[in-house]
Amino acid sequence: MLHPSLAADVACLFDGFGLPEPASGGLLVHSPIDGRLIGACPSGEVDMDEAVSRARTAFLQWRLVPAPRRGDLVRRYGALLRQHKEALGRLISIECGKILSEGLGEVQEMIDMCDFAVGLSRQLYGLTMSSERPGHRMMETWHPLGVCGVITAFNFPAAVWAWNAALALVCGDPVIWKPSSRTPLTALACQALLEAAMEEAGEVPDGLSQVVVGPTRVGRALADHPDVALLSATGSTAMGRSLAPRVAGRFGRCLLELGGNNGMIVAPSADLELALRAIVFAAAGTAGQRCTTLRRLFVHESIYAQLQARLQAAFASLPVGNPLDAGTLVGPLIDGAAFDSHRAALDQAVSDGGVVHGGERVAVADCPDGHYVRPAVVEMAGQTALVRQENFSPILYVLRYRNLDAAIAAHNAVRQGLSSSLFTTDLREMEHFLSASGSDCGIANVNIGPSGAEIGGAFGGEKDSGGGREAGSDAWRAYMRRATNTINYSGDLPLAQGVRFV
Ligand code: UN1
Repeated sequence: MLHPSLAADVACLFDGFGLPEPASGGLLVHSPIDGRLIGACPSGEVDMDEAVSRARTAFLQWRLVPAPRRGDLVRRYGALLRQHKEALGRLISIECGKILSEGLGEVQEMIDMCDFAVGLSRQLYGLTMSSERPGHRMMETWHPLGVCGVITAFNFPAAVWAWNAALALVCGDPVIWKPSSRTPLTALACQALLEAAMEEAGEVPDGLSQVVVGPTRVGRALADHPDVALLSATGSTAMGRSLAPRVAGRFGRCLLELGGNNGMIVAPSADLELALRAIVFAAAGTAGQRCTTLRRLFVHESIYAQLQARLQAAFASLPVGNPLDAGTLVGPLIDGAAFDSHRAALDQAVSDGGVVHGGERVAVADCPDGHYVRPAVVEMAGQTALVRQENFSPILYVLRYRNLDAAIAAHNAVRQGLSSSLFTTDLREMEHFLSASGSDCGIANVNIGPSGAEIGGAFGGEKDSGGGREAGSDAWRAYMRRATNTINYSGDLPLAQGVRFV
């Protein structure tokens, strides 16, 4: 039985995007908001050979289309996203449980990414180099790479695919998308809109964008296929650790965006008002289910008591509830397993000597099967094994520090290296944190939190966070292959390094 209000929402989306009727069989999709059935996604055994072969055929055509014309498709897609922002943002919220403002923000992130990719489609620059030989010229050219496999997680069910797809498409590559099995409807909606853009653009090869829905073995088949040139995978470190060797074993290219265990240091000179707001959004936003969520807070001992008290009060008053209701800031966890691991982490924190504030289950009217929790602040004396691992729920470990070097060392003493931040008004501290001996993360911020990155920068992290870079800056290069060209326009044939031969 569909929840009446959700059923109406979803049905209207199906109308708008020409999706199949919900409940027509296949993979059943339940909303984390109240656990009820919201639809079904057609599913069956995925024939990966056939999907990759269609994509490969599309590649042979698409790579010949001039990049600015490929950009025209992405421009049209961005326009359709603008038109359907409300409906798609709502579907995202319904399917993954993030608050409406974040669901809409995710669609905005897709739109921004399209705009960025359209501009790029007239760039994709290579360099020229001075040749050591007279009458010679050297340059590099960037060519389309091939079929891109994209695996995404439930927490950003649309934007992370768009980071990849918008770049891949302008770079001349087809995309095969394996979304999280928890959020396939969003994937179908994104795909249906892209198909509408393709229809408008005309002359787009069949199979340029495909969605394959299914369990883990579908992702493995994508990783193993010799004709998948790039596998871009977002998810847990364990997922990356199991897929990366498979891709490396066949000399494929991998782009990994894995777990984070993001920290923030709050120095004595920090603007505490700003810091407090940044901490609350970064630690409790998206119910702690972002790879960039703030999980470890290092507070200088001189301001510890003051900040800790304010944080506790702020967390205690956060509106936890139905993410579709105006005013809610913290929605549900994705499922019961996430709730169990949240509880287990808090129990472990207590055994480790931590002092837990909040973290309890919250009952939400009309949502008895949703898993809602109050974000927790946990005071810890040190970084135990628990603090060093990522738990995908809103738990913020707070630790005190005495000197910045020691705080930076503790901050870096985890296996993950995704995002980080420092609150200070001291110029020297700021430069130190951003220097080679500062944060070891792919993202290092000052006076803003570690989450909520704009698309203009390259997004990704080091160490167990996977090493990949997606979205802005020169992340597009991962989706192309580089050819180095030397052209001889002299009448002679001098060899490099002065070698003489015939
Ligand atoms: C993720 O959680 O997988 O910086 C991505 C952020 C978002 C992306 C998060 N723009 O928090």
